Amino acid sequence: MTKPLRVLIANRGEIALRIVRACRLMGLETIGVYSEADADLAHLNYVDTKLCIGPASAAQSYLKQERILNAAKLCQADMVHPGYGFLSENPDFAEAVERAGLVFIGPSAHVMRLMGDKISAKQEMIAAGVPCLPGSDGALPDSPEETQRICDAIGYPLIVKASAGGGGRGMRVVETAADVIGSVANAQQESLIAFGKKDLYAERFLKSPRHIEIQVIADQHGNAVWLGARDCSVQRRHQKLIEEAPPSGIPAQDIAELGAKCVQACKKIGYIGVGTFEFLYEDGLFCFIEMNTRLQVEHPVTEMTSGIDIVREQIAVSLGRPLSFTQEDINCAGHSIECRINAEDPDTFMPNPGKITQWWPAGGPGVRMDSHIYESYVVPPHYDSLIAKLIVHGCTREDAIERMLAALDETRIGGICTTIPLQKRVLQAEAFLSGSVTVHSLDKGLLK
Ligand code: MV4
Repeated sequence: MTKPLRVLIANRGEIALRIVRACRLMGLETIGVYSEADADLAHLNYVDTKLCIGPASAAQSYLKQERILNAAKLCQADMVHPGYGFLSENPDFAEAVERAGLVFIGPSAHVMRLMGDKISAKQEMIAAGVPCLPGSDGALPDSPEETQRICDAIGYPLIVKASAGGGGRGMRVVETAADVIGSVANAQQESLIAFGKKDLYAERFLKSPRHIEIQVIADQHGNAVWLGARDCSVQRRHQKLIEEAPPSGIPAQDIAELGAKCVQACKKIGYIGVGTFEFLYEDGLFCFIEMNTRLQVEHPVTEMTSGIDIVREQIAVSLGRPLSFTQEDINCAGHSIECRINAEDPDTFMPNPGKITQWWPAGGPGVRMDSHIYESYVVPPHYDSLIAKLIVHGCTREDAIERMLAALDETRIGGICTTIPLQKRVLQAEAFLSGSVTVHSLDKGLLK
């Protein structure tokens, strides 16, 4: 009998519970770390060992590398799962975990750095044959005259983005040639303050794109596969509200060609683990914007369509196991939708933490609720307001929408406001039903 391996879960909430579920399935032991505000988290009932790592503030707990590494040592962890958010895309943390002799459940620090820098990520994608928007070749130069020339060559409108940014932070749209110098100077200043790095790049601006992403997974033996695409266009201020797989109205052949290019890119950059390639889609063309090197919130819609347990496979490849399937084995079927249920006012999006007085999760065929909440649980004010993910699967998009509406209706959450009323409206909006949602539809009020 060999001792089971122990996974430290450096996260909280629904994703910590999701990771515990995968670990138990795999016969792995778990260590739960939590802040002083989180002693009552549901997953802590199922871990083998738990340890408080600091005060409520994430900066003093979930984001404190030394505290997590100390906990790992104290509890004899073999592996660290970072979940999403917090330290999940911090290459210095990945490196520190490996230096401590533990396995970081994620890609190498080197690849995280390469993709974390948006300029080098885009250059790698161009080299790998992944479609990108025309733009500056690397960072904009210091010379204003040269910058003006480069931008004039790209054409207007264009967008300048901070190389250290991402997820919508540090971007500026430039409408005309006359605005280049001022906008670039402001964006550089902002980037320097926000990220400590002023590098910017410029590319053509797409006015009404959809957000489409490709899920990939790669093992340590040179195997990489794509698991389908997701449409995450229903967003408000870069916060996704509804995701679905597959994207509606895009030819499966086009998505398959893109998926194959993402796999090619994984092999080229030496990617290992789960990852997501983000694209803008407009007028039938995909343009790479960013790569996420973590497990994503919306991974369940891909699990529902592909039938693959993405978290289990993610841990398996980190253990050095080969993928248990090939590209030919993957047969995506049906349609899946996820609603991110946030403890927020559905109209103002103001966080709305507090005590849950009633909790009835929806159920039935094709319905999945990933949530850590329970009756009497108090949603703390210190963290992200995601309290549940409701995921449905149906034969067709229409089926899935119907199931989601019924499941949202069945779900009862008392004591706090949630985004459910808004999601019900969006799912019945003409623009959503017809599949014509762009990343701006919700902010423009077109989904009522
Ligand atoms: C863009 C764009 C239009 N053209 N890039 C925002 C998040 C970041 N990942 C990239 N973003 C955008 N990049 C070009 N060349 C529009 C957006 C954008 C957006 C993208 C995806 C989802 C929501 C968005 C909301 C506003 C703008």
